[in-house]
Amino acid sequence: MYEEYILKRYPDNPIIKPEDFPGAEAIFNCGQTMYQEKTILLVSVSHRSGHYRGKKGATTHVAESRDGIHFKINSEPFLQIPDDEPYKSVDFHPIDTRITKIEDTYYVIHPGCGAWGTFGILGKTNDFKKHEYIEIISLPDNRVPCLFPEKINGKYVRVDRPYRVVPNELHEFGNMWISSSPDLIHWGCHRPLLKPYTGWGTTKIGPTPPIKTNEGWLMIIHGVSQSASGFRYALGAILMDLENPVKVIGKTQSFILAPYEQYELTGIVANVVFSCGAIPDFAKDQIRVYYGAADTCIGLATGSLSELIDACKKEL
Ligand code: BMA
Repeated sequence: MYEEYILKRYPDNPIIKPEDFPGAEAIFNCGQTMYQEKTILLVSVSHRSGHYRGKKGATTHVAESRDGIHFKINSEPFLQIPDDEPYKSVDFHPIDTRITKIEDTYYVIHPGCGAWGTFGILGKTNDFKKHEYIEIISLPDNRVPCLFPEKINGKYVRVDRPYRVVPNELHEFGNMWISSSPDLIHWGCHRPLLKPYTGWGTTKIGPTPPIKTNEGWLMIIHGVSQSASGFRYALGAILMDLENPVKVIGKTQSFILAPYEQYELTGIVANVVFSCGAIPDFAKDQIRVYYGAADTCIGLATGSLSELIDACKKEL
């Protein structure tokens, strides 16, 4: 059945496994980008001991590769949690990193969590060695805003998935919104973008950093549906108007990847394929998606960019 998916799995998946990092129980849901012709993943590692060199909880590490398949993971955590305000008062949850390159700077957003709720924290790097925190940029519960890679009509733009913990007949559970900012810190002009619209994402849908194409802004999304076995996470894609991205001009009705292989069906959280982004290669007409499988390991799936855009436009 999976031959029909737009994204095809790399045959030797998973490409990064817990065994690749001493002491890890899981390596998953990575931010992804290109830097100096290398593929960079920001991998989230959760440790068997529950801590890593004195750091509690998960740590985030730079993994780099020349061929996009074999990665070297830096054992030094990339995100160093600052000891001053406003960060001192909140708990960190450095997983699910979303990376957006704007001019020469790579912006990294990840969630904070804990008693104060779950919210987005913005930071930046120019070299994937030094990272600097900038500001908390969303209220709870809104964990990982995704930035567009350039200003649109003079403003920075982002997509959010604010989260309603208790849905009812009047309020959906997980819709996406869009907003703009003059400086990446102060955000406003919030507008609704898209509600859950299809069977594989009836419960909630969530964004990744949009990719500019000639046909519109392409965004890989995740969709969550529920069954007697709990949540199931699949991937789809939408297309937004280049000038006015609040206008959704296409979306895949079908998922483009869903849990099917054993490493996606079983693991720390069963039935999950989850992505924090995608890497386009326009010359090769290819999109690469590094995705977390069952919150345990990382798989790679690739597909044709033009086929994906077409599927959005034709609502396949
Ligand atoms: C989401 C994120 C993902 C994870 C998924 C399933 O809320 O936290 O990192 O893959 O849940 O656990």
